[in-house]
Amino acid sequence: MEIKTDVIKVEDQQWKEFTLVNDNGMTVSILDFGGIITKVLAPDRDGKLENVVVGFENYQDYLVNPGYFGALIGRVAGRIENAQFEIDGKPYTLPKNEGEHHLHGGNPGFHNTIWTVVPFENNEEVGLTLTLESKDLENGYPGNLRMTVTYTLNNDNAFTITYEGVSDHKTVLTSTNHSYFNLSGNLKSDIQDHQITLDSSKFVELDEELIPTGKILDVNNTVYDFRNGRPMKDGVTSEFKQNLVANHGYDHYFIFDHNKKESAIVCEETSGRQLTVITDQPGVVMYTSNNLPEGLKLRERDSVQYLGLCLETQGSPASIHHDGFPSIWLDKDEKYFAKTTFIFDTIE
Ligand code: FUC
Repeated sequence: MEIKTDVIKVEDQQWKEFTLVNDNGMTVSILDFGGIITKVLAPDRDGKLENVVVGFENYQDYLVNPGYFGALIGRVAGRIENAQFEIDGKPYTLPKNEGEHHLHGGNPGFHNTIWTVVPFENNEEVGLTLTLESKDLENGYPGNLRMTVTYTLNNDNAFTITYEGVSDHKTVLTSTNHSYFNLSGNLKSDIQDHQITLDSSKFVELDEELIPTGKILDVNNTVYDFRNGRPMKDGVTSEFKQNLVANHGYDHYFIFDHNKKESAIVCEETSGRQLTVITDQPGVVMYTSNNLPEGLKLRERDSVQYLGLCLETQGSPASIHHDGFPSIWLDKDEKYFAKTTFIFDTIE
């Protein structure tokens, strides 16, 4: 195992890109800017290493990055309705960066801040520790927050992200990583034929602005029932209102049953690649690139709709305004901890 380091010059900034390499040759490349995962080389059923995430050809495009490719997201991943909340009767107002609402932590957020990165290696894994201090009322969020994110890669082709945070004031926090997976290898095809299994019997209903209505729906008899596996394209062709509000696909929070060890399994038949997700988080936003802008210059090709699958394991921002949703409240001095492992292997 080893860690390689490259210096990347982008306009007046100097970034570092770290590449974690395991004994199988699997690699994960990560920038200190936004903690962005730029490239993941994983083997197909014949052992051929190819890239399985969406990333830009030119690093400078990460400065804008409208789709948040590969980035850490925070303080709150997802949408905060009307960009406001109250703590003990005191109102807090956040920047409105999507209509009337607040999306993915605001700007600058975790996704476009340069993190302090320390590489490490032990007998089991290679990894990076990323830290960031977010000041009280930065983007309107209360509390000085200290965040630590750890990325590790081991020889079982397991890539783990651990998130830790502590704030000196009661606040809201739910971070995630916004990688777009595509197991075909080097973006050969879109993800409509990816077969997805989710350990989830409930999902969160959205309104036309993708804001949770406050209702939790049962997946029974809908194309949201991924318990026994289903191709992503079922959501593209469906006339079900929830798929239509998401622009013909999925952009929904699924609540895990946590009946199984594996919360999500994604398979791509042609390459034989399989991605297994194991997490301690209460749910996942599954976003299928329904609104991915076309024509972005990516490493292997130009972007098209449905090119990547985001599995954003996290709590639900709807918990700020509604009871009964997986909470993102964090008390003063309480330790925030979240862990998600992505395992890359193959099927026959
Ligand atoms: C996901 C979605 C959003 C948005 C963003 C880039 O998290 O929930 O709708 O398009 O990614």
